[in-house]
Amino acid sequence: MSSKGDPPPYAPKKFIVALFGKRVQLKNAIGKMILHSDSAFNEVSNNVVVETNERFKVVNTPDFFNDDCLNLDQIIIDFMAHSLPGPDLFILAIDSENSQEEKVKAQVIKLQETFGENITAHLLIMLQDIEHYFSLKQRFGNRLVVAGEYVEKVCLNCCSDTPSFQYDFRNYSEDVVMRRKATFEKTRHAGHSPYHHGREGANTMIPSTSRDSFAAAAPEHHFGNRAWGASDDIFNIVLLGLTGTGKSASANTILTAGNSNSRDLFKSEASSIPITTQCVVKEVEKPFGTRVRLVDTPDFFNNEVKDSQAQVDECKKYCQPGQCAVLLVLQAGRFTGSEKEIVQRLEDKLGWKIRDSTIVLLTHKDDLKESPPGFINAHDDLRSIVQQCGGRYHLFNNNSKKSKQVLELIEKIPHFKNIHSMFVKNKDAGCCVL
Ligand SMILES: Nc1nc2c(ncn2[C@@H]2O[C@H](COP(=O)(O)OP(=O)(O)OP(=O)(O)O)[C@@H](O)[C@H]2O)c(=O)[nH]1
Ligand SMILES: [Mg+2]
Repeated sequence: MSSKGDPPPYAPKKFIVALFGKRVQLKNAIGKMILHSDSAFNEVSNNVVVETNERFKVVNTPDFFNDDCLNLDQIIIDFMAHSLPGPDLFILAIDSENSQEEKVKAQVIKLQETFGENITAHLLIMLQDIEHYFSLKQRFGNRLVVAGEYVEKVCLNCCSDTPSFQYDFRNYSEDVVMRRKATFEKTRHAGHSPYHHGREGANTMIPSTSRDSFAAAAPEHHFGNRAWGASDDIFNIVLLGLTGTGKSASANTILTAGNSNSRDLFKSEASSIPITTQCVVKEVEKPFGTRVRLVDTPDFFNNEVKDSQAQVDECKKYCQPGQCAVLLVLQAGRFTGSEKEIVQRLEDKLGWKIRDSTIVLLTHKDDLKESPPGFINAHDDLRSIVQQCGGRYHLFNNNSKKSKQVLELIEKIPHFKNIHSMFVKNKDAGCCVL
């Protein structure tokens, strides 16, 4: 028998996502992203808050990891009542101040103790930023993701991949939880909710730029490093290198491959001073068969680039592990040795091992007298850079209009073949690999 508030019988299953964590602003921001709604989760509440859209019901909890939490049992019972028969996904939101391994572990254990160990198969640990990602990755493997605009997609994949978690009522009586559920239903149908400030049943699906919902919920700019990476099927290709090596010209070669009419090009000129002084992003689809962002950058090590740290920060938004390919641009005929430590220096700036996602792109192929392997082998420093990047290199003649050189480059891009399966379902873990 269906009551007034139930969805119609043909409606697809609404996935239940539970949000835990210490910092309410972070949980609210993640909730907004999942629901794709700037108007959801705008309050700082000490109670369980529920908001929904057509796809998800998000049950947001106050911090119950805190030993001072007075009404812990009531919060847990309310949470269970709102998420019966059990959430499809538990997200543990980890803010920057609580991202030490021991602290994360303690929170996971508390969740396991409260709801049972089976929770692990339904758990995603979502970091506010990338800073502790690699140290925690070893411990938590593919349970670990960094919050970003792709959160909704990740949730969808995780939820559809695994059967819902079911409460075993080991610690809390099923009877009590069911009675609480009945109370919520009564008050909801009566048009008010005494205990939670959410708008269960309201359709909060509004078109919005959900990127901004992070910023809106975090005026302290805690999300400066958030990834603008693989949203749906957008992949980032980031061009890095020293001044005048041909970064912008190479970006134009990619941009115009298969689209020779493109007039909106990156600025590229012969010059002894930097031409590109800020990160510039353009979207392209044609040669890739999927949407790709090309990110042209200035030379981070050139003193004439003003406030290069701000440009590094901007670049980091697009340059995140697993969500981008890096083209390290070097001018083939002008390898001076100042590039010698470039891979390590860029990694120091960007904060992760870009070498695993990097192809060395040698420009000025038209000037080369020798064959490429011979040329690379003849230059120890260059050979070393190529080796650091897993032996991946490619040559461009940016004066050539032939798109073949671009198609051959695409073939070499690490992860590129996986772009469409960026959020691959990991059958063993029953969750997502990012
Ligand atoms: N002949 C030849 N010229 C090239 C090639 N690639 C780039 N150039 C030229 O090299 C000059 C510098 O290229 P840019 O793409 O502006 O270099 P950049 O790395 O973006 O430089 P900044 O923006 O200053 O950091 C331009 O005059 C390009 O036309 C190439 O493959 N062959
Ligand atoms: Mg440039």
